[in-house]
Formats: sequence, structure tokens, C-alpha cells
Amino acid sequence: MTEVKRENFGELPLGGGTVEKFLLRSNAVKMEVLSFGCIITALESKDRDGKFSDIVLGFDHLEGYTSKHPYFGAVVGRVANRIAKGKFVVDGQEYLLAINNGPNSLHGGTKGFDQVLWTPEVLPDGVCFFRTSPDAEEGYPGELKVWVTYTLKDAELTINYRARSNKTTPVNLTNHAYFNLAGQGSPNIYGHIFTIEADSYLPVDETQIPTGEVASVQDTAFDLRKPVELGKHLQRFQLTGFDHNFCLTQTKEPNFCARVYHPPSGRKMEVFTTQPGIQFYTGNFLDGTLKGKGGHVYPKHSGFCFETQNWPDAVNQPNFPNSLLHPGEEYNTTSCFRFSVS
Ligand SMILES: *[C@@H]1O[C@H](CO)[C@@H](O)[C@H](O)[C@H]1NC(C)=O
Ligand SMILES: *[C@@H]1O[C@H](CO)[C@@H](O)[C@H](O)[C@H]1NC(C)=O
Ligand SMILES: CC(=O)N[C@H]1CO[C@H](CO)[C@@H](O)[C@@H]1O
Repeated sequence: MTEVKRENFGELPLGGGTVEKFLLRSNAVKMEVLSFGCIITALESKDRDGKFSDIVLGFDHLEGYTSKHPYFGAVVGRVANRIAKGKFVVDGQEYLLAINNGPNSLHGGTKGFDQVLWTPEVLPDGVCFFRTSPDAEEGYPGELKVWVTYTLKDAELTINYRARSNKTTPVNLTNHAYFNLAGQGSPNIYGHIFTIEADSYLPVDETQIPTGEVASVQDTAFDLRKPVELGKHLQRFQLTGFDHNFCLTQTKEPNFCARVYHPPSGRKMEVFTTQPGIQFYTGNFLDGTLKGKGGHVYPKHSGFCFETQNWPDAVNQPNFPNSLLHPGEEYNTTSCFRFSVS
């Protein structure tokens, strides 16, 4: 049984509306999500002694989330990740997006799905957020109706994304939660042990756009098919961190793709998805300047993201999986996060 409660979290500036917080609680997990950006503001799981800790990075107050921040806990869209030069062509027409990341468009533009109020509906085991993204919002074609549903059952969080458009548009939605299984505010994730079940990954250029090559992980730093301890692995390969898409097999039902284990607490998280990719990001751009929950700061490598998604820049790369949603079709993807201890 999951208990769902709601309360007011704050007021958006300039009469922008009231943000509500939804508290979901099962026997194993307690979490909080906002109607603003569908943001996961807290997620508590048990360690091997049964003690709960909050394992996601974030802020105590709404101002943190309305100010510039690295998408802590938010749903990003219409298209998560980068689109090269903020440009793409659909049905012979060129579309120009807001450029907000060097020469590229990142995470849906200047006011993406993470910066808007959604309409909530409480469900027996969770909450569904709905919004209509107007035609031409951030440059994207078509009016898009979007539903994001969080369901908590025992120790498993399921996130389902659905969308429909009245014009052909690229869509791919993901959640950008930053985890630290030692508890948010712990200084780094070097002792975490990562496994990603991917035979290939996408090399990127200096602006982080995939070169188009689908490269084998064999004999590279990207071979995470066997568990690696992050700190030692980065040292061994002289890497400053990961911010890469790993290629998965797309499936109808969510399929296992990644695991992370934190030996001192015993906390383990496993990820399952219907998506063809997972962006593994090790918080390389966190720099300790943001004041987070409980007064904690978040230095480089103090959290990681597992963003299940379509491949970055798919809309411009003919050999990547399709990222276009056509009128009459339904976008429908699911990712699950399973928490346990060992
Ligand atoms: C899509 O819906 C919007 C809002 O109802 C409307 O303004 C627009 O003309 C529609 N576009 C198409 C191609 O049907
Ligand atoms: C979404 O897809 C899943 C299979 O991955 C299916 O079980 C579910 O019924 C679909 N949802 C809708 C609303 O079509
Ligand atoms: C490969 C993948 O998941 N891409 C999806 C992105 O969104 C479009 C629109 O729903 C899907 O058709 C693709 O399958």
C-alpha cells in the first residue's frame, strides 16, 4: 500500500500559481514530487540497518528550483539532452529552437518542461501530472499533450511518460534526478559501484554532440558491463567523469539496464527501461556553489544521473532510433527504479 498526501509547497513569482507537493510513502520508500516541473525533491530509501536517508540532490525551497540549477529531479522535455545547433527538419520544414548550451539546444530550451506548472491528479499508488505544450513552444512543432505518472509500489518507483501531438514533432522525455546513495550532501560518489548493461555507446565531439558513430565498449573506459568502482575507474582511465549515452536494446516491457551499489550503506538501485538509451552523468559540472537541502553544497561528482532516453540528437542522425512522434501516434515509455539493500 502506498499512501499519497498533498500539501502546498509555494507560490510562483508574478502570480504564476501555487505549487503543490505530493508525498508518496510505501513500506520501503518515501518520496516527494512537485507539480512544478514534475520535480522529485526527496527520495528516501533504507540502508541495511533499516535507516532512511534522502538520496536525491535538491533544494529546501521553491526558489531553488525556479532559479538556474542543473535540472535537479526534474522532467526534461520536449527533447531531453542536446540537439545540434538547435535545428532540425521535419516534413521538409526547418525548425529553430532556443540555443541555450554553447551552440546547441539543451533539455527543451530556455523554459523547458522543468520550469512549468503541471496539473496533478492523485492516483491510488502515485500521482499523474498533465500539461499541454502549445504549438511552437520553444520552437517545437505541434500542440503536445503530455502525461507523466509516478507510481510507487513497495521498493519500486515507476515513471511512465505519455504524449500526443497534432503535428509531427521530436519527443523524448526523461527525469534528471541526481542520486547519491550515501545520502544527499555526501561529498562524492567515488565509492559507488556501477554496472551498465550496454555493448555500445555514443562518442561525442567537443560540444557533447554524438559524432554519429556507435562504438563498441569493448576494451574502453565505457565497458561497464562488469561492476566498476567509480573513483578507481576514473583514475585508471584518466577520465574527468561520464556524460555519455549508452545504447540499449529497445523493449516493450521495461528491461534491466543499470545497477549501482554503495557498499558502506548496502543501498542498491537498479534501473529498467523501455527506452533505447541511458545517459550516465557523474555530476561533472556540479561545482559546490548551490546551497542544497539542509544547507549541503554539491561539489563535482557528488551525485550521478541515470537518464533513460532516446539517443541524443536522434532527430539529426539518420542511423539513430526514430525520435519523431506523428499525429495519431502515442509516445509511451516507462522506466523503473528499484531500491534494495545487500
Ligand atoms: C493543433 O492544435 C492547436 C490548438 O488547438 C491549433 O491551434 C493548431 O492549429 C492545431 N494544428 C494542427 C495541425 O491541427
Ligand atoms: C504503454 O505501454 C505499455 C507497454 O510498455 C502498456 O502496458 C500500456 O498499456 C501502454 N499505455 C497506454 C496508455 O497505452
Ligand atoms: C527510440 C525511442 O524511444 N525513440 C522514441 C522517441 O519518441 C518517438 C515518439 O514517440 C518514438 O517513436 C521513438 O520510439
